[in-house]
Amino acid sequence: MRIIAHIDMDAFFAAIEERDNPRVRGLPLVVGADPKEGKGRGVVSTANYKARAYGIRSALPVSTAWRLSEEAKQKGLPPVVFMIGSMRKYGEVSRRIMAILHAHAEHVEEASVDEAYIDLSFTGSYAKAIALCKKIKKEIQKKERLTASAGLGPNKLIAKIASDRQKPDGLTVVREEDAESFLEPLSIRTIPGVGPKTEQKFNKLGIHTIKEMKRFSRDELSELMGKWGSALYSRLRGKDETPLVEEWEAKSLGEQETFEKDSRDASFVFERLNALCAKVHRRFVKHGFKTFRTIAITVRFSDFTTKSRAATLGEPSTALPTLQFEALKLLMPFFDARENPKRKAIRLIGVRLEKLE
Ligand code: TTP
Ligand code: MG
Repeated sequence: MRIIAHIDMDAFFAAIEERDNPRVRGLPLVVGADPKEGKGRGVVSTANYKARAYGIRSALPVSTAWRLSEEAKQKGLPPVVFMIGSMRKYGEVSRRIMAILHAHAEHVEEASVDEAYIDLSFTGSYAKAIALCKKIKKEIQKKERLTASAGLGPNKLIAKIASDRQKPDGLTVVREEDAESFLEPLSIRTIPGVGPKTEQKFNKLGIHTIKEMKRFSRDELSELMGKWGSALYSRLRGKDETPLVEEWEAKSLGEQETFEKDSRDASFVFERLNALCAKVHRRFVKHGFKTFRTIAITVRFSDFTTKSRAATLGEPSTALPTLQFEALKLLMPFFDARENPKRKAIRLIGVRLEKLE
């Protein structure tokens, strides 16, 4: 029997800020772009539930959020506290929560910064899966002082929709035999993949709920929706076979470059090496890694023989100049007898960072 859990943190960024800033606890709170007294041009990342009561939502222009806050103030309600937030902090909290999940199950799909699917089939029964879910929620609460909502079901589709039914701090269980009746009264928008355009299109045909959408045959849906129509037909009936997508975090990052022409020109190759280092370093930063410790280079000669050399630093480093310097030290011997006695021309070089944190 397949049992999938979907865990989604409640008002994630806002909950972290409430936790860390006692002064704003209990007040309506928005994390997002600077509102600049209503002139801000960015959007809301998230709002806590108090701010949602004012009609504020993720992706709303922050200027609109500001206006809604002003309107609330006029009515004597507390104004919204706006915070810019720190993606770095949220990323760290996310990683710690994911680590909790991984400690309880072998198969976990980290679906976004604050949500994951967990394959709980190994527990063998809904009773045991429910108990484990409760344990995981408690552990998140204890270790991070944050609440999560969970959904349990026979597949990812049902688990995901279920986790959203009783927010915050909810646990919603939908067994396979109940999946269809669970879905029927819900809006068609609840089905992941049904966006505002599809919703409008069907609303115009008088279709609002999943039950109503089930009137269409598989062929009719395919005609209306193209390729996705057939999958949609199954989903409306609570069927979804998609597997968890478990991506192991990259433990190394690398880039390589094949030259237009094989080269013995040291200054040209060194210049390309510097550029490759910069490229790898950009990805290193973008992926949110903090430090690297091992630098490896690869050299392929014109005859396709390939050599790799690596250096491990005494201390983890973050700096591009360190990377460039170490990579250069590794590459230099390929321009003399030490690594290249026959003076072969170089066809390709690569740079790789390992021991990433
Ligand atoms: P969500 O899980 O969609 O929202 P949430 O956790 O804030 O609230 P809920 O209780 O309804 O789950 O998104 C997780 C985080 O991702 C959210 O806290 C902020 C960020 N986010 C954005 O930055 N922009 C967006 O448009 C959305 C939807 C989320
Ligand atoms: Mg969430």
